[in-house]
Amino acid sequence: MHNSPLPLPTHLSPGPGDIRALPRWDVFCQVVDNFGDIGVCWRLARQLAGEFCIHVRLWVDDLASAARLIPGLDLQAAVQHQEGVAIHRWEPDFSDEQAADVVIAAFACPLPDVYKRAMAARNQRPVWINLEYLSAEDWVAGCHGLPSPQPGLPLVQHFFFPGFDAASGGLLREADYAARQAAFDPDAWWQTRVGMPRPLDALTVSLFAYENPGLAPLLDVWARGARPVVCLVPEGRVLADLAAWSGQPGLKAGDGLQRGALRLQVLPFVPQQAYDELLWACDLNFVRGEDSFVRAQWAAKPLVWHIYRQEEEAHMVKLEAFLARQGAGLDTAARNAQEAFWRAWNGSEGGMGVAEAWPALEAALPRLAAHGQAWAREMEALGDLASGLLKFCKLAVQ
Ligand code: TRH
Repeated sequence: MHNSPLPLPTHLSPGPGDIRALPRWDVFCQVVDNFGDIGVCWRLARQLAGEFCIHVRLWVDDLASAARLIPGLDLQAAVQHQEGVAIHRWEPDFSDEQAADVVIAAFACPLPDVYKRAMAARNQRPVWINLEYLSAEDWVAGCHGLPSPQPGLPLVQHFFFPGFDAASGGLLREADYAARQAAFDPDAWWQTRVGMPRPLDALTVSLFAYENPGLAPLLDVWARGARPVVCLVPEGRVLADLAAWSGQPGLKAGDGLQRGALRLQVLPFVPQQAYDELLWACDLNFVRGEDSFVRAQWAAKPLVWHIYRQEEEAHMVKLEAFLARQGAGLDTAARNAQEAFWRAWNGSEGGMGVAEAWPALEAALPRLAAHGQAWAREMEALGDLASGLLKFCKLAVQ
């Protein structure tokens, strides 16, 4: 399979550095927790195979997590093909010695020793990429693309950082994203996915978050508010908080409840492709981690980010870096409103609480919506991460 001739996609130039010189890619994904690791890897692998005709093997050490995002995955299969990607179960006794032309270690996951030896034994050394976490911090620009020679091995690893400016690797975005978004029919979606007409008079919200002490006060504010709020909650970790607040244990997909002006509706966790639709269908999106955070930016709606917690509050630095960067083009009131609410949602000490910060955020939503569109256009103009990665690998091949 790996040696079959590849048709060259028209958007890739032939000649020196031709991507046909790098036809086989391996992506290694270690699932640390939740869905972000596999979410990013699957999205990238799917795009590399679908848009660039690359033979991608995606090595995953936790197929059960992957199965939540990839419909029809067989948990027992050692190898299976989905959307042009060969998904391999990454076992502790890894023994594959067919090192690929490009090797991506997602989020610095350690590669199996036997595989590293196979990489070193190749005449043309593989391009070894460490695909890093997303951050808006300024130091990213100085580290993106840096080589890291590997002690004891004739191999060089390269750091590839996603990011929000031209000095970084950009963000994952599929070539057909705009067309899919334009074809989206929100009325049909609300009817089929939520089982109700699209509520035109209500503020519609999607809620994807970790456990959060700010949730109960926020739900109280929405329930007491003058404006109806319809909040759609995909099944997941936040449901326990929701159950505690509502006094209704065991909430599951399909359940709904009304408290004052607030209607809560629990939705199933959907395959990754379908998650975009939830974001397009709502006025305000609460997202978390990394991949959903990026998708909410492409959806170009106001968003609230529940950042993944790190030791010594390192995540708060990342939160502030993004707020400063993305908020730069906002008027002061909208910017302050966004900052105060995001800090409160992430449990920042010394600031406002979530309930206190909500009215200003609500008032700023129209401005945040317009700004979200401008921000998405700005990010799109940088070029997408997969295309940038291809260019980088063509130059880095030894
Ligand atoms: O799940 P996350 O919190 O993931 C992570 C991990 O914790 C990881 O270790 C950490 O490093 C990282 O965050 C920062 O959030 P994330 O990144 O948004 O991933 C969720 C994925 O789940 C994303 O690809 C979207 C997808 N998804 C669906 O496919 N269907 C759904 O219904 C929903 C709600 C999400």
